[in-house]
Amino acid sequence: MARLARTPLLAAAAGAAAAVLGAGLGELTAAVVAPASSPFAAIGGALIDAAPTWAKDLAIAWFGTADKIALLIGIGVVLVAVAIGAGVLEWRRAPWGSVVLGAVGVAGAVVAVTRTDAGTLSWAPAAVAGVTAAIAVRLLVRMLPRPASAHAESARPESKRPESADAKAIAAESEPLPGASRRAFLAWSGGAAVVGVLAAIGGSAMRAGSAAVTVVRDALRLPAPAVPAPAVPAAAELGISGLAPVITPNADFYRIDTALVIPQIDPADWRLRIHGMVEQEVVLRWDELLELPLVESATTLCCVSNEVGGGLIGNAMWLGYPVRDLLARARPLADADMVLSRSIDGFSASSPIEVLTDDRNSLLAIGMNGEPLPARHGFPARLVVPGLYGYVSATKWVTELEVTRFDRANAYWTDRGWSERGPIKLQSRIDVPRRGRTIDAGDTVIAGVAWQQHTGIAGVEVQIDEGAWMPADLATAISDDTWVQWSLPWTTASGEHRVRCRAISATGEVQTGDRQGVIPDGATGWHEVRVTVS
Ligand SMILES: Nc1nc2c(c(=O)[nH]1)N[C@H]1C(S)=C(S)[C@@H](COP(=O)(O)O)O[C@H]1N2
Ligand SMILES: [Mo]
Repeated sequence: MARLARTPLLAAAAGAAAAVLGAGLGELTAAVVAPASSPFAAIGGALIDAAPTWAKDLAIAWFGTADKIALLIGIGVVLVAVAIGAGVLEWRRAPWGSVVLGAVGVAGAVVAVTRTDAGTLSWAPAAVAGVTAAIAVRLLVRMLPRPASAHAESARPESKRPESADAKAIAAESEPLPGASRRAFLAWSGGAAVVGVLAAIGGSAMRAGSAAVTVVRDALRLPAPAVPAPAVPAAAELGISGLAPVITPNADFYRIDTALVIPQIDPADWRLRIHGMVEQEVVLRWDELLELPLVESATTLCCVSNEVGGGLIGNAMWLGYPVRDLLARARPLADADMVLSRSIDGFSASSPIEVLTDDRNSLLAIGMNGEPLPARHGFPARLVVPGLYGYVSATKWVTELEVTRFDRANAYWTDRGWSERGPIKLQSRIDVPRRGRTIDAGDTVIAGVAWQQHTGIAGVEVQIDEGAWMPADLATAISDDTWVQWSLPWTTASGEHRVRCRAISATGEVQTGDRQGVIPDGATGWHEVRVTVS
């Protein structure tokens, strides 16, 4: 059996080696012509945009914030499988294996040019990958003995009985490659794969080097705020081990977006265009933005995909210019009711214009916790809007504000099954004790966070097992635009316990216990944890 399969196995290896060579040279080309046009990233990006909402939710549920790595690995596995098939096909019916690999390259090139952030050379990396792989598979497979069936088919008329053709093919396939040619074949295939891997490594090194934007960011000094935030009250931080800190460090801040390759924008090239239903179109440049009186303000950002008890939420001190003042320069028309913010990579968010123009701190942010925005959080500029989920407000790498109407334009997620409006829902979470933990009987503490940005939290209640709801101690909130910590001392007896929490808003609303999933406009229900007390 092992002998029998030897030659097709070598053909399969030739296909895989050709694909690795092609993909590697493609990545290298991408690093030179346009980082966002990496064939993998382009195909992955297209899959993300095309995927039905349930698939995206599943990806987030299974892989969390590693969803993008999982997708890239998945694409790699599929491409290698196709390449293996192409190697065997090339061996049996040349040049069809070569044609298949070329076609995969063409498909990748088509996908790359249709991406919203495509440049003029975006087709090149996939084209280089496809052409290289097609030629390589031809040359490598030619070093192998042809299958007998191929000779038989070309030499013999139709009358040839299929059984005996198969028998001949099997005989030829079992014929081992003579030692010298076998060594040559392995050397060339191995060499092709090694060159491919080195090219990919070189490409990613170049990309890191070309991240000159990182250098620019690191050298940047943010201006001092014209309107500094009030000091964070000492009583805002309960300092309980296991409880989310009231200000989330940048390194721990959740990241959610559709960008496979983080956009690299040099602030010198950045522009924000405000247009649409306005009396005066406005274009803002980076140096102009730095000259404006900036406001500092803490706002809690939350993802609509955050499940009850989930971690897709964080609180930061943002520095930026009020969107209200920006829009005032453009003078929106009276019948406009929405601002569609767009990012450089084609994402868009629809925010009600009144939320951007009332007195809340809706910011065009450039600073996060005292630093320029990290690249993954939108460098050089993004929107931060208290009271709306991120998908309808928090556009990162923002380049455009189109003043329009909800009945005229749709945002990225609205076209994919999510609500066009996404006000934050009243929610609370238990951080300690952790779910499923075993804790010692005696004195302990229950603690968590609660939020309803721009409304504020008046109280949190905790229920243990089937007991009465008990008021928790609320920490001092930084503001109504941030979450607030809470805690409750608990003297536990051993056994299994269920702990629940619910928040009460500043307007007296009690958090609903009705369970609703994240689609279409955010989850509801009470967070509960089960703990074992020993
Ligand atoms: N350009 C861009 N901005 C985006 C997104 C995106 O996919 N692309 N996702 C939004 C969503 S759904 C959320 S929840 C927030 C998350 O911001 P963060 O990654 O800084 O936490 O960014 C928003 N801004
Ligand atoms: Mo989100």
